[in-house]
Amino acid sequence: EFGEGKGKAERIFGFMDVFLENDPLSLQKDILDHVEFTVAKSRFNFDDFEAYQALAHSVRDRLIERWHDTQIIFSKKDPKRLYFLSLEFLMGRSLSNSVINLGVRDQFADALSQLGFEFEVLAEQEGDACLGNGGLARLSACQMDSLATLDYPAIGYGLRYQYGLFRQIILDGFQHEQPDYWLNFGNPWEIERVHITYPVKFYGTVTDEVLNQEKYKVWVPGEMVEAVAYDNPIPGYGTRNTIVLRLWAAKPSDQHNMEAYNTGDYVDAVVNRQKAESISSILYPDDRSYQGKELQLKQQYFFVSASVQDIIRRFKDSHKNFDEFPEKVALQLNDTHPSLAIVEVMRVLLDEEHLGWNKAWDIICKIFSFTTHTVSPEAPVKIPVDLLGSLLPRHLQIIYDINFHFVEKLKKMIGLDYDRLTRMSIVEEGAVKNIRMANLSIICSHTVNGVSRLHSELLKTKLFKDFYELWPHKFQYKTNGVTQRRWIVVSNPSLCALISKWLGTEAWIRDIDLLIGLKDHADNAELHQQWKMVKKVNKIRLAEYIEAMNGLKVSLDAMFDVHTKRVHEYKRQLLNILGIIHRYDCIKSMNQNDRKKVVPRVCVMGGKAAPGYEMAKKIIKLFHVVAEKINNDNDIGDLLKLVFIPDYNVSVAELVIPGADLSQHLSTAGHEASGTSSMKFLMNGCLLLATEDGSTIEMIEEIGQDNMFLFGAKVDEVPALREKGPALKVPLQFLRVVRMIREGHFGFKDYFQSLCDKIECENDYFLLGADFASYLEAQAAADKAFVDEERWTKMSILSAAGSGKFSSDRTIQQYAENTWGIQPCRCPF
Ligand code: 9GP
Repeated sequence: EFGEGKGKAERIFGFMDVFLENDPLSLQKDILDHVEFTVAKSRFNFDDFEAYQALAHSVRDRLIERWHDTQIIFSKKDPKRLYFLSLEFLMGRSLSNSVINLGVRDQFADALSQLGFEFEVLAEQEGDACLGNGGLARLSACQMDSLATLDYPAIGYGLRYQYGLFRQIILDGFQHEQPDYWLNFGNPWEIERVHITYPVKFYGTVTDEVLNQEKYKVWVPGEMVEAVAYDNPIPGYGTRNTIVLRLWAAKPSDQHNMEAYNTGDYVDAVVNRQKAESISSILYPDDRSYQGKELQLKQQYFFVSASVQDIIRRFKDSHKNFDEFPEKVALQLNDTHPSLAIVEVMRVLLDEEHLGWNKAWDIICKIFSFTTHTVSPEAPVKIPVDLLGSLLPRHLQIIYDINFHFVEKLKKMIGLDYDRLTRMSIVEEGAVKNIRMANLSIICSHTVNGVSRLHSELLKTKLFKDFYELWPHKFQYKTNGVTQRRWIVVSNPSLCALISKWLGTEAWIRDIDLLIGLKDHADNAELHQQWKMVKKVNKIRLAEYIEAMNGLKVSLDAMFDVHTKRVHEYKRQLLNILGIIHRYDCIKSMNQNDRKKVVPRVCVMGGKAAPGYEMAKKIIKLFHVVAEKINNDNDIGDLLKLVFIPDYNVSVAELVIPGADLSQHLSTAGHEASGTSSMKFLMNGCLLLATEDGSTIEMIEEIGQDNMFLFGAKVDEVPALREKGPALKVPLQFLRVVRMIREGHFGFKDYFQSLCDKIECENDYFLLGADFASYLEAQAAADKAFVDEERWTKMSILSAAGSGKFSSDRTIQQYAENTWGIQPCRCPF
C-alpha cells in the first residue's frame, strides 16, 4: 500500500525526488524562471533584491514539495499530532536556515555564483520576521525546527501580525519606537490559503434551543470575522519531513456586522468591515504583562477559534466520531495566551457536536498540556469577567460551569478551606471580577510544565503550590533548549566546520550529544589554535558591524563582553552599567604602569524596552550617556569602549553571539524562568558571567563552575536579603558609582534620580547593591582568565562541549515522550 513498505511508495517517492532537481543548471533555471515570472523582471536585468526574491521562491518550491510529501505520509499513517498554539513566533530570517536544512546550501551558492551573485549578499536582503517579543517567542521558533527535524507530526498555530515587534531607533540615546510593517516587500516564505478560512464569532447573545428533546445553548454572534490561513513550511534537517506553521490573518466577513447591514447604513458597514483586519494587525510589545484589553482578548480568541476549527475539521475528515480524539490530538498551550482554546473546544463539543458535558470534559482533560514561562506572580493573565462576558458570552458560561464542577470536587477533597478555595478558583472575586487563565489552564490540562528545574520548583513551592499539593503528578519540567541548526550551523559556519572536523562527523547537527566529544580535545594545541582563529573571524565580523552602525572602531584584542536581551529591571542591565562605571573610575585613578595590566574591554549591550516601561528606557539612556563620556575620553583609549546595538533581533543575534568572548546573564536569582540566550552563547564557545538562576543552574552541572564566572545571591538567600531592606549593607564602590550618576557625572542628572532612588532608597528590590561586590569579583575573575589565552580557550571549548543538553531537540523529545505522547512519523526519502 502507498506509504508503507517497499515497492510503490518508494517508486513514487523516487519520482518525487527528481521532481525538482538540485543540480546547478536546474537551480539556475528555477531562479531565472522566478525572476522572469514571479518577480516579473527581465532575466537579463535584475538586482540583488530581485535575485533574493527569486532565490527565495526557488527554495520555497522545494519546501512545498517536501511538505506535500510529508502531508501524504501523515494523512496515510494518521499518527497522533501535536498542535502547538502560540501567540508569538520569532522566526527571524528563513533563507539560510531553509537551504541548510534542505541540504542544498552549497548547490544554491554554486548556482548563484555562476549567475554572478553571492549567496551571502542575497541572504542579507531578507528582513526579519519578528512576530514575537522575546524568549518565549524565539523558543517557539526553535521548537518548530526541532519538531520538524525529529520527524514529529506537528503543526504550529499563531497570528500573522501585519506589524511585528516595533523597530527600536535610538535618538540622542533615547529609545524611540517605529512600526515594523514587515510585509512591505512581500513575504516569499508564506503561502496564502484563500480556500482555508473559518468564521470567527464575537459578542451577541446565548439562547436555549431544544433538539431531539435535549436542551442546547446557541450562541448568536453580533460580529463575525474571517480567519485566513497563511502557511509557512518549516523544514527539518537531515530528513524530508517539512511541517507547517499556520498563521491566521483577519479579513472582513460578508456577515461582519449584521446590524449595520440591517439598518441599511452602508458606509458604516464598510468601515466596520475594515476594522476586522485590525484584529491581526499588531503584536503587543510587552513581553510580560498581558492585561485584558479588548483587542488583545480578541486576538487570543481569534487565533484560538480558527485553530480549533482547523484541528477539528482535520480530525473529522478521517474519523467518524470523537472517540479517538484524545489518541490523535495533543494541544500544547504556550503560556496562557492560547488558554481560551480549552473553552473553545469544550464549546464546540457541547454546542455543535452535542457530546454532553461528561464526554466533552473527559476529552478536554486528556488533550491539553500547558507550559508557563514566567515566575512573576503578577504576570499570569487575568481577564475581567465583564469584558469576557461581552465579547464571548457563551465562553463565560462554560468557564463558570467548569469552575462550579471544580470547586465542588475540590471541597470534597480539601474540605471547606475557604482561603484555599478562593485562591484556586478560576474566578477571582473582588471589586473587579476576573478570570484567572493560569488556574483554568492548570485545572484543564493533564500536564503543567516549567521551563527549567528551578522554575518548576518555584512553581511547585510558590506560584502554583495549592495546585501542586492537589495534583503533584501533573507537574513536570522541560528545561528549554535552542536549535543548534540556527545557532551554530547558520550563524557560525566557521565553528560548525571546525566542530565537524574535530568530531570527524556532521552527525552532531542532528545528534547534539556528540558535541561532548570535543572535551577529549580540550587540551589539544592545534585545536586551540584553530578555535582562536574562528573566534577571531567572528570578532572581525562583529567589529565591522559595530563600525558600520556606530562609527566606532574597536580593538580585536579586547574582550568582547556582551549583554543582549530584552531590557528589564530584573535582568539587571543596570548592574552591568554600574560595573562599567566602576571600571572606568578605577582606570582613571590608575597610573600608566597599572593601566598596562588592565584587560581592554568592548562592552556591548543590546535589547528593546517595552514602549511603556519607563525604567527600562532610562536604563538604555544611561548606557548611552555613560558610553558618550567613556568613548570620548582620550585618556581611556581602547581600554574601555561601550557599544549599544540598536534594534536587536534574531539576525543581529546571529552576528553578535558568535563574536562574543563573554556574555552576561545577571537576573536576580529566582526571576528568570529559564533564559535561552545563555544557551546560544554557550554553544558558540562564549564564557558566561551569570547568577545562579533559571537554567544556569543546570549549566553549572554540565560545564562545571570552574568554567563559568558565577556571582550573586542564590535563590534561597534572596528573601532574607530583601527582608533587611535599608539595613542591608552595600559596598562603598556601589554608593560611589550611584553618586556619580546622581551628581551628573554623565549628564541628565535629574532624569536619572528616580533610577538611583529605586536602587538606593526604595529597597532595591532586585538587589543590585547586595550583589555588587560579588559581581565585581566575578568580573575580575573573568579578566584574570582572559589574559591566560590557553586557559580561556580551554574553558571556551568546554563550554561548547557541555552545551549539548541545551538543544531544543532534547526538550522536544522529552515533551513528545512525557507530555504529548506522540511518535516520529518519517517521510521516506
Ligand atoms: O522570561 C522567560 C525566559 O526566562 C524563558 O527562557 C523564556 C522561554 O521559556 O520565556 C520567557 N518569558 C517570556 O518571554 C514571557 O513570559
